[in-house]
Amino acid sequence: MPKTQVGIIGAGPAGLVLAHLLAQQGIESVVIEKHSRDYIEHRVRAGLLEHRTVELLDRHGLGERMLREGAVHRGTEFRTNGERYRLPYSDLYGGRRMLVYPQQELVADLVRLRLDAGAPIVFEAADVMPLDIEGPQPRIRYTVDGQAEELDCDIIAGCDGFHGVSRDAVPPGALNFYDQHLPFGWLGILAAVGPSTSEIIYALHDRGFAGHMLRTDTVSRFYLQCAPEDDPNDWADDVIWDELQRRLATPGWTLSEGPIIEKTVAELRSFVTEPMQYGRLFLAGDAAHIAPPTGAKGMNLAIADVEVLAGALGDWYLTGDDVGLQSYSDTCLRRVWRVQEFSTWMSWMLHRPPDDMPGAAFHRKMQEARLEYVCTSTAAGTSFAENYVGIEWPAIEAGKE
Ligand code: RFL
Repeated sequence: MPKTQVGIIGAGPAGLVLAHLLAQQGIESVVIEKHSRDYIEHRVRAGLLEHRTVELLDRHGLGERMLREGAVHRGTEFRTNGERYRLPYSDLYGGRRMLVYPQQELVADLVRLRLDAGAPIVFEAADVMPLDIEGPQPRIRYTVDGQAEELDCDIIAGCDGFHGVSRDAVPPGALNFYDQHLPFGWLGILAAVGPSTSEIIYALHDRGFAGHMLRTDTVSRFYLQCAPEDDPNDWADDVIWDELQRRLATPGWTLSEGPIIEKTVAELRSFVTEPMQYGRLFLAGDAAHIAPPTGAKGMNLAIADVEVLAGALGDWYLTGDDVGLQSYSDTCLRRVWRVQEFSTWMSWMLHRPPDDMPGAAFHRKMQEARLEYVCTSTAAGTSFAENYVGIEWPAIEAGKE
């Protein structure tokens, strides 16, 4: 039976970055992905990379195109009912910047670098299943081209996203799940039009949240608060542009419109698995947790998890020390819960509560006060900046506080 050291399920940012970080320590892995290479290289999702994510990718030689083509961001704009305020997060948090670089481009870079190095990725694997995760010799079973395969591993990394199979391979009752649904949805729009702004805009409006995110010179991302159960097809293109024009409006600024090429509805949801490990199975990224997209944290958190896991596996393979593996979950969960708190807080600051929510009118006044505080107080702005840009806690993450 074929054998590897670490079997990685899923070729998203978590699985691919893990594979590279392991290879650089001389640790072998096989990445097993359900979809085709073409599919994962064109799946549009995240786009905002934290300072520490950019540094990590660069430090490991994975960010050459990202640094060349990504756009550096140093501030963001809040709007509320026509007024605008720029929050200079870079100035407030030691010069750290963010980078806009589409997730699918990063995935394409990571795939190319791995295949160029002659390392394996199995695409279009069906019926993937982690087995024997409690014992010392776990296996991954899968089917490719109708042929059943099994891969023996020392360790399995479940990096297969929120809807993957790894989390469900753990016996019932062994993991705790924390789940929260916010009463808002996001209508996500991809439009074939250049951006009307040089920095991301978050707008709190009486009609609900609107966001203008950036992707490339010719494609822009917009979000509109909607009901979580809305069908994107019920939103006509002219209604979408009308809502964006109203919610983002501010004197002296115009929003350019263009053909809408994608419409999706996402719920604003938090989900955390504790612990993120069971036996020889380690969960990372969306397989272990998701956060409301407001803080743009998911991809960054996925990469932060595998940085911890790769370090722990390095110690284990090179010196036999399993302290890092034992504490993998606790180490990651500190950042995960910080991100959950920030993303939930930011979501409640920027989305209009449903009219039938008890205390909705009071809550609206509170969120205006909260936004004004963030925009006008250096202390509040700095707290926002360190969470948004990605809090750096070297001592805590090394377990040395
Ligand atoms: P992924 O990217 O979901 O990758 C998992 C991979 O596993 C594969 N897979 C399987 N493979 C084998 N067998 C199976 N049974 C499998 N089941 C699934 C999948 O095909 C896939 O290739 O998880 P990962 O690596 O943990 O990365 C997480 C990020 O993708 C996610 O958190 C972000 O996209 C979230 N997110 C954002 N994060 C940010 O950091 N910044 C942002 O600006 C941002 N914007 C967003 C977002 C997510 C969004 N949606 C659609 C969920 C905007 C949106 C709209």
